[in-house]
Amino acid sequence: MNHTVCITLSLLALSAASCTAADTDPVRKLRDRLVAVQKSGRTMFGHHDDTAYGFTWRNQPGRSDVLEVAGDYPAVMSWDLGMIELGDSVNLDSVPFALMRREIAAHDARGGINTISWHPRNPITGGDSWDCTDTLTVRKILTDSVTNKKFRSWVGQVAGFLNSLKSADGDDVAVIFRPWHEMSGSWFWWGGRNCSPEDYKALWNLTASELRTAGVDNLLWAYSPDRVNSKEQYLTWYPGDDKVDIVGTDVYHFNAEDGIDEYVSTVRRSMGIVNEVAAEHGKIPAFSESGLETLTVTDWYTRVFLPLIRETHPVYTVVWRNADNKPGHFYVPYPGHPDTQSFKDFTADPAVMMLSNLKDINF
Ligand code: BMA
Repeated sequence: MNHTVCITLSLLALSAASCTAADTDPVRKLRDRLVAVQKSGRTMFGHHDDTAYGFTWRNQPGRSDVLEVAGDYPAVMSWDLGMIELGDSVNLDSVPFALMRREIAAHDARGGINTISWHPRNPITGGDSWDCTDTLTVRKILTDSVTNKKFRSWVGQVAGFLNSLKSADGDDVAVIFRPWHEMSGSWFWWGGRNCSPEDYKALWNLTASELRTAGVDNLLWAYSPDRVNSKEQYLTWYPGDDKVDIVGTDVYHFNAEDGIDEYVSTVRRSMGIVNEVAAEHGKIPAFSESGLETLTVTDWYTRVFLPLIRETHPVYTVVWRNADNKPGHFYVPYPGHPDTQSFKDFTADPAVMMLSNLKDINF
């Protein structure tokens, strides 16, 4: 073999190797898919706990209110790890972690994308995420050795779950991880008045370093404040470009018809800021949570939500859960609901991507 041929072959081998590495790294692949959707200008639709339960059912693998109404699974499924920190076998909404693990792998295998949030208990009071009676909770996690140890063991439980996400072939399943959300509001012990921005960032960093130490490497990280008024406010708790992949916002519609104007202007403002931050920091923009509980506005999906999605084109959006045991706590019309047509039209709109639309994207 002459020298030139040898060099050419080595270069080919090298580029094949780096190609293979790029193609098989699940996190890189997930990022590439999100960027491809971003380039398309379309928005993936997502639903929390989609296949875990619906308005009238629970524990029927593969079943989905979205599928039954719209004929397709959502492109994105959202899950929550709250209670895993205590070693419980079911989460705060009674979803068995074993089922969650299976459903995440199943959605990944069918080409869907998964995002995971975490509503942990309060490590000081023993209350839930909404227990803000001790406004020094984060401070104590950072400074008190007993609380710090306890908290690190909690993150260890999260790590155990994230490390257990595997495909049928044993490959890592990459997911979006969205911890410490809605910190611009003061309803969680890690948010707003309950925690300084410096302590918030330290909490984020501690979580990231503990997960890394535990070998977790299958995550894209999502930062998602609730509604904000300015870019400065949005970035108040931002842990840094090296710690975040996706920037989002959680904005819900309250107060039925009377709340439409407020919802529309708040989404425009908050998503406008998200899109600006995403462009300036090279991040992926998302509308990380939204919805109208009980769907008290007729045609909400086509009349209110769709125009906002078309205008602000987040890469994905997630509406919250269809609870089977909390009356009126649903965000997607279930089979038999009087307003299913609006949801069907929304999911069929070219701006919106359901699971089967993901094949239109050239990854
Ligand atoms: C909230 C409600 C609660 C639930 C929590 C975590 O918005 O849906 O009922 O426990 O999210 O999913």
